[in-house]
Amino acid sequence: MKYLVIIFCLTFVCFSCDNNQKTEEIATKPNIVLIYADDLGYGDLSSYGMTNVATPNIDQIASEGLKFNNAHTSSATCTPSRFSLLTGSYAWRKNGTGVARGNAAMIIEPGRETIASVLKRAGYYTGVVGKWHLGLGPDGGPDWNGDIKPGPREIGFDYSFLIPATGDRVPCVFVEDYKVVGLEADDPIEVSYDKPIGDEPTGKDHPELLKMKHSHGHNNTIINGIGRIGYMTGGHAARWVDEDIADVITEKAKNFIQQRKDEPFFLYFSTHDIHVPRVPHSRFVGKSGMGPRGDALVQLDWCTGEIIKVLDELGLSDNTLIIFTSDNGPVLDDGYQDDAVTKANGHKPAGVLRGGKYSAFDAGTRVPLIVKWPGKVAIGESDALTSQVDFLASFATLTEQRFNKADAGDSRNQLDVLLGKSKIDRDHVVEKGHALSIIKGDWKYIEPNNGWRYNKFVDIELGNDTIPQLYNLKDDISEQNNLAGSNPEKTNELATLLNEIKNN
Ligand code: NG6
Ligand code: CA
Repeated sequence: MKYLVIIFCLTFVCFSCDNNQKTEEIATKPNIVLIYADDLGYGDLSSYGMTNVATPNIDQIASEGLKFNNAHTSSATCTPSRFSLLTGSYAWRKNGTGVARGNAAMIIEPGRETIASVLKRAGYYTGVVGKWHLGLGPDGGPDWNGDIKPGPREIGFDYSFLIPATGDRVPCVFVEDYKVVGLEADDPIEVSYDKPIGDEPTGKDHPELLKMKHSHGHNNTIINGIGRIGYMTGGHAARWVDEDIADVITEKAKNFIQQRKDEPFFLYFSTHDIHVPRVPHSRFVGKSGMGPRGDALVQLDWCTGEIIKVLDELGLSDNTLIIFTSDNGPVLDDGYQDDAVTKANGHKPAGVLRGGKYSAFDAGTRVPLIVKWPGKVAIGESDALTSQVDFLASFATLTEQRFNKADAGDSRNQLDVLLGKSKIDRDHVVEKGHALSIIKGDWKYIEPNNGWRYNKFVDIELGNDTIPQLYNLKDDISEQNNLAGSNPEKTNELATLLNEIKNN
């Protein structure tokens, strides 16, 4: 009996130790705020060489943190980049991860490992606010008038407030957790991407009703004076006002932080800016001298400043890891006549890089990346080769979690690189425009393919070629000299490595 009592006491003591340790651990876990800008190019921030517009709030993160010069998203468009970011797996491994329609079904399988599920296991409260573009609902798409699931909550997010797809795709409504916000029962939403529905005017038939005209595409249902991709009826009270999107999502993000200030939280704040349609709030209009694209950039900087401010006010800044980056490279005319080209005033949105959004050239996928965590992240710059696909494994390491490697097989722990303790390149990085490419050290190889070389609608070189391409990014960052012919060894080495990764 005596022994039993001792065993009982020891067990109790051990449990308490464990609990105390846990509480302590959780108290020291940093909050993680991931600000994911849309279509923001490598040259679009003043900290990355932009001279026409100042981005002081984003630059402040850079001056108090670490600015990466060789950071990559895994794709040159949105849906696949976001898939890879959240799942730690390259999107091209899975069918159906191209740019999603606004009524696409949920693309990430419920229960799949994501950054959110890892952090939730670590005791974090997890939220996503802003652009989703990863599909919602079961096969066949969501029921906009009922419970919209599966969605973020089925892959580890405790809270979500979403632009379901993009600003230019219907339905133009916000979805909070499982419901369309402000939907009235007697005005149900119907959405189609195949054929016109309802009797609301389209941009194609009624250009006179448009406040922003399309340049290509974007001529279906008109909502708030803007032609969209796709047709929509109903949900009038729920429809967003484009001019207010940044205010609405920033307020939601701030509320999330305020409400969760006493526990570790993860906020994936996915801005609409600076994607089309660029319709910033009137207080930003004309502020950049570059038309709506520049004004949207000023608005993006404001959103970022609001997040920094609320963290400061709540005394959370010292214990918050902020990551600011973009989903893909820049584009000027992406389908609306918004003066992005005529008012560029010599600005090069991709800086010295070749190509742009959609491109296998580096402007498609090399993006700004800034990381700040006072006292923990080094201050300065890093030239280390990094990829967003590694955030999952790095956050898992930070929070001492195991993760499902079968799900997140492409994610590597690069925590020390993100914190600036190491400047060693990732062994290689794979990225996708139309073609797949791989970067290893100074070298980049682009697979041969039959895609368009140039997209005249967006005025972007896509980096496609029927012959292999090899560039030395150290000597030739603008990818001008294809060395595949003169350096067959390197070409073969990278082609073989890429094939291995594909078949892995
Ligand atoms: C394109 C759209 C473009 C943009 C893009 C997705 C047309 C003509 N162009 O198809 O405007 O919406 O898809 O952008 O419709 S992304 O950043 O979400 O990937
Ligand atoms: Ca994008």
